[in-house]
Amino acid sequence: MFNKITIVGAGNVGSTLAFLIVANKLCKKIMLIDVEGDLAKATALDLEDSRFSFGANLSLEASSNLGDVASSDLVVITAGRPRSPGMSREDLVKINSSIVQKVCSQIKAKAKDAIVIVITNPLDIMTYIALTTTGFSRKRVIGMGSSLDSARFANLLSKKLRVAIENINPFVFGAHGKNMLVSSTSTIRGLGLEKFIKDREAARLKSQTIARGARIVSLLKKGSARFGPAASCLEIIEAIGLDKKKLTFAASYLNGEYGLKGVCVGVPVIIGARGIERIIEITLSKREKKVLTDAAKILRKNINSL
Ligand code: 2OP
Repeated sequence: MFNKITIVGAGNVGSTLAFLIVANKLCKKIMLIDVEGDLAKATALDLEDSRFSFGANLSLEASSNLGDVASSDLVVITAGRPRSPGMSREDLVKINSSIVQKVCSQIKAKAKDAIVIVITNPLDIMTYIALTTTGFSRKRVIGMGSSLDSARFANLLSKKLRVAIENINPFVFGAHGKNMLVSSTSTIRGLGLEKFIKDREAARLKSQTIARGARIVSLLKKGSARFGPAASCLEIIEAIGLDKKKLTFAASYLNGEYGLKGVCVGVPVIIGARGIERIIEITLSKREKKVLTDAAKILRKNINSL
């Protein structure tokens, strides 16, 4: 059980995540911070009204002051501009990096033992900014992107194959963007995908997975996905809070794993009470290795341009 979870950014993802945390009673206090103080306040009041139905004895506070991250065990950063139709996640790099930097300076000063989960896009780059700004161990800076991409592939496979969603073991990682790696390691309860689906059809589902976020953005016209991102973040929070040692996917700083260094990108990880407790290296095909290496090159180029 966490004492204090702070969510910075009370927009679509932040408020949906807070609701899930209340429903699952994962902490004693939720602090919602948003530069629009009234938005945070209104959301906190509304969430308080759901406590009775869930029997959730936790408190909710709202603030427009980033300093109120103080003493958090966990800080989730969702603050930043979302994509508009036609925009790539990378188009947000300049504006959102300055926001993430401001938040992380406060975390460094006032919540120095916190675990940080980054949701703000472009996810992999913002995770790198959070890591370098806080100076925290890489275990404690986690980017939520690949768990969502994996969940999206699992959903599409489950629908197409008419197989229970819990039987799908998706392996989707790499960049949270066009250079996503939908790995052939994905299985249906340990059985290879080729037993269930033709290559051509699998390739179609892979492309749909990569385009899923943009498809939602273009249909919404304003804002981006909320339920999928919030649920995938909850999965990570539960793995930390319950020390699950769960194999999932998240952006982590790599220090030689997969032959890459100095970049944050999605990889299979074990998540427990201390955050990213292990990075799992799986064998990649030559083509997959190239996708991951190319993704890292582009990410590094973007980081250097800041
Ligand atoms: C998505 O893929 C918002 O990046 C997020 O929907």
